[in-house]
Amino acid sequence: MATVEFQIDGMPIGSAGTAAPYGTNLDTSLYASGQHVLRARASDAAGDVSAWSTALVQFGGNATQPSGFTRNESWVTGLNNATSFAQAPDGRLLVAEQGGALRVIKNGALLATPFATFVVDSSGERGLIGITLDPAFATNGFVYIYSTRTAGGSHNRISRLTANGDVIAAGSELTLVDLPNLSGATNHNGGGMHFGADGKLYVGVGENANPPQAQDLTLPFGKLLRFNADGSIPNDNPFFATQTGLARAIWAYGLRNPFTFAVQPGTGRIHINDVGQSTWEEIDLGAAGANYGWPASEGPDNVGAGITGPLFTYRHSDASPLGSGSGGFFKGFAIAGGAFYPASGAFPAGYRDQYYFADYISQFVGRVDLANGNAAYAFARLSGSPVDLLVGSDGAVYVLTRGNVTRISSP
Ligand SMILES: [Ca+2]
Repeated sequence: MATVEFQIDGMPIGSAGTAAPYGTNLDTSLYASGQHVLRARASDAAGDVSAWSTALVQFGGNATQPSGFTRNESWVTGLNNATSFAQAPDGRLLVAEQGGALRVIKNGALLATPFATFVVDSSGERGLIGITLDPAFATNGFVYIYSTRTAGGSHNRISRLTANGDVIAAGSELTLVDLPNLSGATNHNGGGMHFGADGKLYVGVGENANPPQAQDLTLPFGKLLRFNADGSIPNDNPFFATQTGLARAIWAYGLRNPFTFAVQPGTGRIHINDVGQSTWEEIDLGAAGANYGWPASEGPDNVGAGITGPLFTYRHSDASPLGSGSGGFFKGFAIAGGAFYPASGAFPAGYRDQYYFADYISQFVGRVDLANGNAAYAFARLSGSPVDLLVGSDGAVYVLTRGNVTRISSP
């Protein structure tokens, strides 16, 4: 053996050791508290290189973000039960508040006048709970929202608005899709919305607290739906030929409450965050026609024939022994918010081209290293409860909590 290389979270630690005992030093205070991954590999004089040997570790302390990063939890304050946000190409953020107001953040300031205010049913988890912008927003001004409306019985609606500057063009709301009426259960509404790389509108819909509905291919509940931008249903959807009506919009199923998901710019890769019930939170790799297993399967449990298991999953309780099994040292209760950091951007190498996700209850941001076997690393801790997350056009990560927007930047 001639040298040993060491890594933390996929990045080199110091220079390769060239003499026994091949140790290295690491200042753990430079990293957010929580899980990290150490790797080592050896080379011999002939240049043969071993495979990486990997160890999951947990750093204590109270570092809330990595050294060299700035976490500004009061970047914007004063939001009222925020649920979801989206960024326009000009940098403005549109923020949905559960009670029905759509707010605008412009140049880092929350505008007093809402973009629009809707009369919604905001009981439980209902309300104005989803927003996305048209890929051609800069020219057409189209804004898509997901909200619970009461006419004819409470149900979730996908509608399109047109912007006129910082407010809605009067009278421009156009209903695209009315989902079926909800039961008395006010939870598990979903609400995530994004355009795919294929130009289609993807919408996450929860199972309305009725788990068997997630497997029922005649119903849109517990699904990821796929629409044309005008709300019509593409005829290349996986169940278009075998279903009728709204069920033709089903793109993937077996989901419990996918209230956030993300589309990777360029590739169109989709990660679906599905909130678990008793044991696991999960990130699923989107695929047309896939069944993610709920309710028979949660996280890595009971992934039987025909079920697509999660890409990454973490527990609601400490593993025994601590750090063992799927998820390692990660622990949380409601995955909430995900975004792909692009391969280029303001973040340093080792923090790019990864998938960032947050947990509403445990108030952390983690990242999944797509190039290193989907290993997961702690990134930040928050004092608010995250509901959504995006990578801004300035290369910062923005985390929406119920009342604030936290900006995490480098430096
Ligand atoms: Ca699952």
